[in-house]
Amino acid sequence: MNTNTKNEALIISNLDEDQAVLKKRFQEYGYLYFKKAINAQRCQQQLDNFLAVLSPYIGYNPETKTPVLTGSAFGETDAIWDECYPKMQAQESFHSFFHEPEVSSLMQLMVGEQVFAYPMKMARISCPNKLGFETPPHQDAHSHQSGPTMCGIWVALHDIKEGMGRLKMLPGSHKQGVRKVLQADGVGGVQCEIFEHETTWHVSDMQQGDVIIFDSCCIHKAEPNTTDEVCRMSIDTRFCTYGEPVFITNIDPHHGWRIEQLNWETIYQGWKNNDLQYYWKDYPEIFSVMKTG
Ligand SMILES: O=C(O)CCC(=O)C(=O)O
Repeated sequence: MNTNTKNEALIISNLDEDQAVLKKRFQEYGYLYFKKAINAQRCQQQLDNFLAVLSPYIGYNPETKTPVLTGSAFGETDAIWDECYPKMQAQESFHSFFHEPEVSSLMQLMVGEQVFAYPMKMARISCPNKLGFETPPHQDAHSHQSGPTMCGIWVALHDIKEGMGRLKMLPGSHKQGVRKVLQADGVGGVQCEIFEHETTWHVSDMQQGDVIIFDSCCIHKAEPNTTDEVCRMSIDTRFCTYGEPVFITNIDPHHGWRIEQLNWETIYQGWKNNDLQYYWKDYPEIFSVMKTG
């Protein structure tokens, strides 16, 4: 892998741009970046909801308006994560976030009117002092066994500056299909091949409510969190054109495969509404035999 890399700013897209222009940009770079596309108050509400169940491990600094580590650093699969994550996953406000009109209309831009939001919703916490465990470079097409229209949507729950574990994209990397992977530390556990000429990454400081939408083959990774105390928090999921085949693991809760009490029955226990519960049960194309290659 080439270690001689450089960063350029994420290319900013605007919601009032012509859809054909957005699509062309998406085809060229593999992602679209929208500033403040989601209401900041809605993001703050979700952040507050998460923080309520992350105490005493993560608190909030009202001056910097960032989550801060108040206990030991942890990553996905560590004991603190396993204790807190089911409580985060149980929040109705977290799951409904991705079904609200602001998010749905962003998704529709890329896959058309009929959107299917994957049931698996992800929350990310990048703690300081966990160097080497940040999200490695990968393609979601591999981890989600996706079809051609699957895209990712990633939302910043607070302002994320350099050093806090920003998400970075490898522009144009979606054009050569799904790549070979090797085992790696960090979220997802694999990293994909990066070609010698791919040396320029796109990354920017982000504001609360900023969104990146990316092609399932667009390589992305997280920068290390080198701060003393800030925990970077974001949420993401996948979506596709309604009716496209969806691999069966995507209808389970994130980490449900390894945390026993993390299943839909438990998640739904405290919900006020049931319209989003098992909303995929009549989805026509859920497949369970892995594609090879
Ligand atoms: O936020 C992160 O660190 C990982 C996000 C990611 O890989 C994704 O949304 O696919």
